[in-house]
Amino acid sequence: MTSSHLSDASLHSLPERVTIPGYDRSKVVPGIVHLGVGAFHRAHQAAYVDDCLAAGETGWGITGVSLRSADTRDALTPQDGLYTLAIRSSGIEKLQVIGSIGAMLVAPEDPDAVLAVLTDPRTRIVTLTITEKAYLRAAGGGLDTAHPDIVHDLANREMPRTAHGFLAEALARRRAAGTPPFTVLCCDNLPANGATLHRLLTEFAELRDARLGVKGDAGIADHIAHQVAFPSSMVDRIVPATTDADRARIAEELGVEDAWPVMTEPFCQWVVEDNFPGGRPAWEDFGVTMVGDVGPFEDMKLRLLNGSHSAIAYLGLLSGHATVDRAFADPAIRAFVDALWAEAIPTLPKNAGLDTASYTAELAERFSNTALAHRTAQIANDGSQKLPQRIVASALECIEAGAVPEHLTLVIAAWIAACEARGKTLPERHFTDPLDVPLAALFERSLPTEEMVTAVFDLAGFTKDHTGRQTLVEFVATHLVHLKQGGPALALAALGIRSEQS
Ligand code: CS2
Repeated sequence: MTSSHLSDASLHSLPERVTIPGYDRSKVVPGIVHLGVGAFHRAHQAAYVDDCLAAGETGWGITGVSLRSADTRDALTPQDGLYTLAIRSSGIEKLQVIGSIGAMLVAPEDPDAVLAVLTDPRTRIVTLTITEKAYLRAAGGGLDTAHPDIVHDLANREMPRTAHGFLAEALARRRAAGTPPFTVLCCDNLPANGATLHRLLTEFAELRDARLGVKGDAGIADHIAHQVAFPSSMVDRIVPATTDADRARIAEELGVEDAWPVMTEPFCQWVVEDNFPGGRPAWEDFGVTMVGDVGPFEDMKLRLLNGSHSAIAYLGLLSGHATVDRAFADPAIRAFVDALWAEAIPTLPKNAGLDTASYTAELAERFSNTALAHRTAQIANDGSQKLPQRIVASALECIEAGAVPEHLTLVIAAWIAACEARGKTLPERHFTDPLDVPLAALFERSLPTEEMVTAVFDLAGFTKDHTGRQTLVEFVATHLVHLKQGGPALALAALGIRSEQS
């Protein structure tokens, strides 16, 4: 049994094999506000910033903001913001205590405090990992102006709930005070993520200006559209959810409790567009790739890593595999992923210097990491928000190029089948999706398959008016019939992939 918890005071009593922050945390001043302090942020951006602080930078401490739940703040504040990052590969675990997060705030409890740090002139960068669904995109890709939180934030500018509401209000206050804007660095898995957030936030700000009856220079939309930088970035690190067994093992290793250690893999990548008018840490010295255009890297990551992750998640769930490494060790799923990559690779930008062969070889190794136990149900969450950029975009480009997206479309069918299987062959809320309520109502109607798939496409906004849409619907419907009649084995056999049991 351990008697105390991780904190500044207990840092120096940790075993030698645990790396601790090699810098004086009391000298670090906040320079970055991060929205969405989940495990991903703590394994990724916070670890890069920790390296910068260890090398002597002092102006880039992180203030972490949770937009919804108090859980992370409740776990980390008693620990002075410290937590353990457990970097795991088969047989080896490296433990590193990260010290880059100073204060933590919970937006619904104290929106004023969040606006105060966002308007603090020392804050020069705002990073975000709020997940795809928190950008509140409508089915067509624009802002979901009917969303209750957007409606709320337009009516309550000083008490926002959404990232859009906080960013717009803070940028307006900074401008009024003569403080230069911060740079907004989106780190979510969206295509052209900086440009996408820029567009959504400008749309939000236009509605805000209209409500206030201001136009042009007098409004904030113009300022956001022209004066604020939104570099895009590609982030990559696999971060399985922490389990109670992980907590117990880490406490044993540290000799003190850590309420929320974060599990991750050795691989870590961050490619960032170099557009930071207010300054930035010297990230390039710590493994970050600073580029002019992140687009090709983003597309490669979304379509090859995330696309195959979703495939492994839904086919894995339907085949009874609880973790990625187990699903990927299933020869039929492995063969399918190879074929999926072969279909998606020709849709990636040519002449951008992408080495897809080494990239997929490395992915295969990462997916085989048995120490991670990355749950297929975790990746299965929010499919309606993820599949457009992971699968649908490549499938449409495949059709445009005269190719046949027969593997890509199976991922969409497997998503629909896995959603329908909840409460039947899969536990009721094994994973969730923002469209769960309308999807359940649709499944109740027992429509003919093609009609049902069309309705799912409408709900999720998969390709509104693309000429390839009907082709996609037909492929998905055929796969779905196979999945329902004979599970993944039959659907894969129809693609020429034999499963062990078939
Ligand atoms: C995963 C990602 O949960 C998911 O949808 O595909 O979180 C993935 O692990 C990361 O993007 C890896 O960088």
